[in-house]
Amino acid sequence: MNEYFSLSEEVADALADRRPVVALESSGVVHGLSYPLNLDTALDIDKTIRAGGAVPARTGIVDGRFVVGMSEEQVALFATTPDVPKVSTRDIGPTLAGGGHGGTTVSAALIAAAQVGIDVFAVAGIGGVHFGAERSFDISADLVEFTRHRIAVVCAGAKSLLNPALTMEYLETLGVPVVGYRCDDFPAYYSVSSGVRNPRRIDDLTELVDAIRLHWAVGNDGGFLVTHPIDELDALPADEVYALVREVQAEAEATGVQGPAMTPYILSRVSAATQGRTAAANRSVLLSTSAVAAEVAVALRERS
Ligand code: PSU
Ligand code: MN
Repeated sequence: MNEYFSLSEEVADALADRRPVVALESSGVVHGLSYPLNLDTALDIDKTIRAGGAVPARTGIVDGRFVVGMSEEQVALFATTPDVPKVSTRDIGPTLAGGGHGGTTVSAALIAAAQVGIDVFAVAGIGGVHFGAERSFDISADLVEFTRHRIAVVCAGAKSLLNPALTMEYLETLGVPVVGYRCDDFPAYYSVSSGVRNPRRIDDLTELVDAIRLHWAVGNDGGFLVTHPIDELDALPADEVYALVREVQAEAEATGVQGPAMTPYILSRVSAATQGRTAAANRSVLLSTSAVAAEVAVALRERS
């Protein structure tokens, strides 16, 4: 086990016994929902994963230690400290050396998960190719990280502020499989469909984990994306969300917002503009992706 990671007892025991574990990010706790909904939701995600028979392992940098399996106190600290910085792949070393805190993005969380031997990860929406990327070059490090680790990533597609067609193209270029679990369309986080189709759909859980296992068994080192949409009852219409994202992004560009600040900025503005409807959707999709991730983690252990 890598000495630079500090594992909770629960996660360490589960990994030692080869029981199913689901890794999680923590930048969503800091920059996603507002307090106390962010804390409640994080704790409910953990409950959902446990109820599904797996152990939750939230990752984050706390006082210069890379933690896998954050305690309730640590999650509460992140949920009430909005200036905990967002940490992507490139930020890990400097954040550890500086001794501070860091909320992991998907990219940073995958590194921690891979180093300690976790092979399933849950997140509501991955990072991807931003609208206007042909000018801004803004493509999330999440996508690159998917090529580096044997981790199944369960998500409801890409965040709504991303261009779903370009994100799908980029995933194809990188050789990352995308399979819809019981859904045809690549979801769009708050919305059931992004308007883009998943290249494959699989309805049977055993077949799904076999697809994941076999992708790795033949020598692929990269990740595997499993998509599952938000519950229809909690979803927002995709047209409405995309129109709002266009407006907010234009405003962000005009005021000079760029780089890592873009994702949290757009998500919080969209949330404000929909009077909390996105907050409810966000919570719903966080819980549904966590439930599917637990199922996948359990089935993957049974088959391997
Ligand atoms: N949720 C938020 N804000 C964020 C993120 C999630 O409310 O910043 C993180 C996710 O962890 C995702 C990352 O991995 O944003 C993508 O950011 P970027 O587009 O800068 O790569
Ligand atoms: Mn970016």
